[in-house]
Amino acid sequence: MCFRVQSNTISFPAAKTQRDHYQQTSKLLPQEQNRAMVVVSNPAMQHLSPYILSPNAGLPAQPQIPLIDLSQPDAKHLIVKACEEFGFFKVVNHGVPLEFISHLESEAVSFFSLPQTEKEKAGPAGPFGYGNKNIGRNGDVGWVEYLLLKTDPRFNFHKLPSGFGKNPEKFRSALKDYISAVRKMACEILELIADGLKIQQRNVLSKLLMDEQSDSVFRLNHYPPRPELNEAPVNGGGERNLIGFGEHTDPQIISVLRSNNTSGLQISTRDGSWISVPPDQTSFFINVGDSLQVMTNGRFKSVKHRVLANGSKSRVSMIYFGGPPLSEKIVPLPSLMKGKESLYKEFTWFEYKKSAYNTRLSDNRLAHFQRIAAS
Ligand SMILES: O=C(O)CCC(=O)C(=O)O
Repeated sequence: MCFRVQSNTISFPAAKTQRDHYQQTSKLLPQEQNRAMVVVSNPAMQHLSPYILSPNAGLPAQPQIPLIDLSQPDAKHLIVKACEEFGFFKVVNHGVPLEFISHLESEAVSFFSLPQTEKEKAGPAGPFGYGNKNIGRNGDVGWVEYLLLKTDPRFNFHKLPSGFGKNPEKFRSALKDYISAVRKMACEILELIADGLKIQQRNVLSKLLMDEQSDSVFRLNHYPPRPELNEAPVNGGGERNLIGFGEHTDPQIISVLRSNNTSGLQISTRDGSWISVPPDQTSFFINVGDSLQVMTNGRFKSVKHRVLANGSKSRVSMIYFGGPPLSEKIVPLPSLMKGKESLYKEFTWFEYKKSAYNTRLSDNRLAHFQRIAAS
């Protein structure tokens, strides 16, 4: 199959960082901007909400995605609350330069626009490299093509086709800038989590991502538009919900997801219902991974998520998966235990990863590592 990438216009305002952009576009009063808050995803609309007739009027309200402003003093408590309630939140004022995001997105779009035969020179993904529709090695398929890369620049690109963006050096440098800025932000979030959990050693989690041996990976996904979806009947048309990326939790500690402005991402809430995540190309979305669930002894829950294919627009997403070194023991942090029993058997990241690779996307991978007597 040959996917054609729509030319995405990536235009950000003059703002250099999302922090500037958010402040420029926010309609909140200055005193409101100073409040740290978990708010609905469109804060500027909040004051209008009593006057907007919701299409879901009469139905139970859909939970709103927590929004964390990293520049606010209360962010640590709000992050902990979001990790407990959703395992997921959106971050603004993140400090990642917008040009890093747009450079990498243009490089990704150039790659996915190459002829199929060229892209396949970077595959098959095993697990690293170019993959098309097949996800992992256990039969999962989705309406997606992707590049899975190590975050360590020394290991990347050996398989990438020479035509890669015509200038592989440009792509390499865009990846390096983006990954190092996003890793820094992920570490800042992990340190806020440690603070919010009152753990003395602030870097207890972030040091695992900063470690030279950190087993972190990076993924670029492209979901081509699927026009037939617009034509399928609303009821009885299973095609309308064509899976781009099947439901799963991320096995690592934390994932940082950024996409263009095409919808498709959904998360599962604690009651098992799916909610759509409105896209926002200048913000990041954070997923709690299985390892962080274990390290908090189940206080945080990894978030189940999936992507549905879009009828008319390409979705391009980039995800940094922050993982520990392979030899790291994934166990609850001692300062959170205070005489409590661990809910999980002891395992290393290597053991968990190996076991995860042998499962289907939607399997509950942590089930094998739970203690039977867990309450
Ligand atoms: O593309 C997305 O928005 C999410 C993809 C994802 O969950 C993954 O690559 O693990």
